[in-house]
Amino acid sequence: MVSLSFPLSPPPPPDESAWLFSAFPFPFQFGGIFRTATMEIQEVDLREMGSLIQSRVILEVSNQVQSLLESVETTTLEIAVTGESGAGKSTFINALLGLNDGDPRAAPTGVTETTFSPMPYEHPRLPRVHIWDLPGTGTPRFQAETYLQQVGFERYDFFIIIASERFRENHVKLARAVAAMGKRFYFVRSKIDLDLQASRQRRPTRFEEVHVLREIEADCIRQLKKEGLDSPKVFLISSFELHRFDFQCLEDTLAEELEGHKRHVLLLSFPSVTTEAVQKKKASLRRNIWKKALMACFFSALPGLPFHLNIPMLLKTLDSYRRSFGLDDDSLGALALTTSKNPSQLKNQVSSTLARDLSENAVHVILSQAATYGKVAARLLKDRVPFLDNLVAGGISFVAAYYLLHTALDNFAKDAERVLLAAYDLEDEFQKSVFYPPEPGFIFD
Ligand SMILES: Nc1nc2c(ncn2[C@@H]2O[C@H](COP(=O)(O)OP(=O)(O)OP(=O)(O)O)[C@@H](O)[C@H]2O)c(=O)[nH]1
Ligand SMILES: [Mg+2]
Repeated sequence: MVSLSFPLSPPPPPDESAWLFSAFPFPFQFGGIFRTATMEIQEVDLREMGSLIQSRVILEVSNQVQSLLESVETTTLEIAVTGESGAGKSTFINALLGLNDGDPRAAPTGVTETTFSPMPYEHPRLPRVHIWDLPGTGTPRFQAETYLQQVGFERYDFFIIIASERFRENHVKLARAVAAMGKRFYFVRSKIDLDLQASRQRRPTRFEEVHVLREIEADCIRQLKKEGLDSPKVFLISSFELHRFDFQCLEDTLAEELEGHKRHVLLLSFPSVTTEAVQKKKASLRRNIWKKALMACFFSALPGLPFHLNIPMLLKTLDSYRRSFGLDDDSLGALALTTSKNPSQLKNQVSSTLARDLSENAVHVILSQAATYGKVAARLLKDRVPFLDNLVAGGISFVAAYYLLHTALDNFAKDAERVLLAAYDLEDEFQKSVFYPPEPGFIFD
């Protein structure tokens, strides 16, 4: 890692303009937090850039970086959600998409059967991600192979099979047929909040949540084994409380079992309901920062154009980061509705400048700060990425853009964690999860 560290100056005077453009070294104020003026370009980024850029002409490199970015942006993810009627498929889909029932983009839910043919629901931010609501599997004459042909099994990346009570023969038949067709399946036991509520009512004095959860899981596994599955894994979920139980574990498992670009898209598309998910999303977005920063330079460094960064492109990237972390007004509003919070209460948790006011002006302020010491970083950078030697001004722009995106991502992630804590009242208890494997011998009441 190339790291340029500058000494910290004393805290700035109250008037920002008095220090903001002062000579280096200076402290940065970004998102209301003073940071050391440290520029870090990660070793992994330098290696990737170096190998791509060595001795290529600018347009060739720019095309290649562009196509690397596009290959992420054009990656599709098709998720099938299936199970018996009323199991909670549509509710789960809406929770995954961060949509409330009243939203016209949401899947209809209710106590009467509502899903009769495969229905794709487009992700509100990622048009190439669809979650498919499949018809129920509950009829006695259910034929798994015919069903899979009817719902067009080839198009899906994986299947989520949901049950709200017992797993039955049909679920297992379906899982087997899915596997035989070369696809993965995951069992989700839904409506866990209802089970806990019922158990608490039955045994108010002896109720212990973790034991009840273990027993539900053990019971599901028993049922699946009885139907002949070897080592089934079941994720316990409440669509009304995704931040609890096994949702994070489900996301981790899905991500682990998907290949590169699809993994990235899955991490971006799932709602970040735990701090762990926020960090994973950040890490996934971070991997493309150098490409985005270079593209912003290339556009401005093309012949005939002055050397300056492509601000609209940077704004677009920042906006996509902000939305990815659910910090835009729409996402905060939807989360407030789901968690019965006042939208302003959640909005108040967002403190970084760019998340609150994503304007060209705010971007320029941060770029000017970075450009002041960008000269030093650019000199270091060109040893490793010689191409930037021909483009000193571009090199400085690159460092500035890299710094901007990097710092914004960090601050957006911190904002997202604060929003989470406030939305789910997680100060005391954070992410309760089921212990696995279950302890034998406990009687679920
Ligand atoms: N408490 C609770 N209720 C849920 C949960 N998931 C779904 N429900 C309720 O269960 C009922 C059925 O949910 P749906 O999502 O419509 O079920 P579905 O599987 O899509 O049903 P069909 O479309 O008919 O096949 C609705 O009243 C939901 O509100 C959950 O996690 N917790
Ligand atoms: Mg439905």
